[in-house]
Amino acid sequence: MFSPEKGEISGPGEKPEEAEEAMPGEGPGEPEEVPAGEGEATPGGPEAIVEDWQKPEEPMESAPLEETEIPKEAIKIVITAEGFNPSTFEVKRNEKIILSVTSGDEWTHVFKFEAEQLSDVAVGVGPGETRAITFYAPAEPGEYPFFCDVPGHRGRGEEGKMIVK
Ligand SMILES: [Cu+2]
Repeated sequence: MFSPEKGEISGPGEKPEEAEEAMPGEGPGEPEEVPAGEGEATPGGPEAIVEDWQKPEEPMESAPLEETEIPKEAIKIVITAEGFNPSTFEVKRNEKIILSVTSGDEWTHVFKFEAEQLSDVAVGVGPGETRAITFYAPAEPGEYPFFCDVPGHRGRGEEGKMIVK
């Protein structure tokens, strides 16, 4: 909740307890800034904070998200060594799409489209991680293949396609 300012250790009685994490060599050690979702509700205020990853004009992946942070309307894809689940999804042309990508196993996976026009729509997730991205579906109906861009992963079946109607 409320963390004291760093840089001043005054109490000899307190000792930091989170000295080591279970897994050494784990990646990101620094806490992501967590937007304060709570607090006093400002009635009538513009409460909808649009994060960068929610802007479809310039697709960019989000920071790791908790399940509760993923919008209900998101298309959710889980990637494991078995492949994508689901491996196919359907959207309407020009539709705004929120895609959440989860690594369902202990591997890093990278969601990516083949189409040049969708090259900005890429999401890399560490083991067990979920990130999301927002983008506009192409105007042109058709099939848009996607795959996992980690070397060797596509070859073992990590691929699928988005169908634009
Ligand atoms: Cu993969």
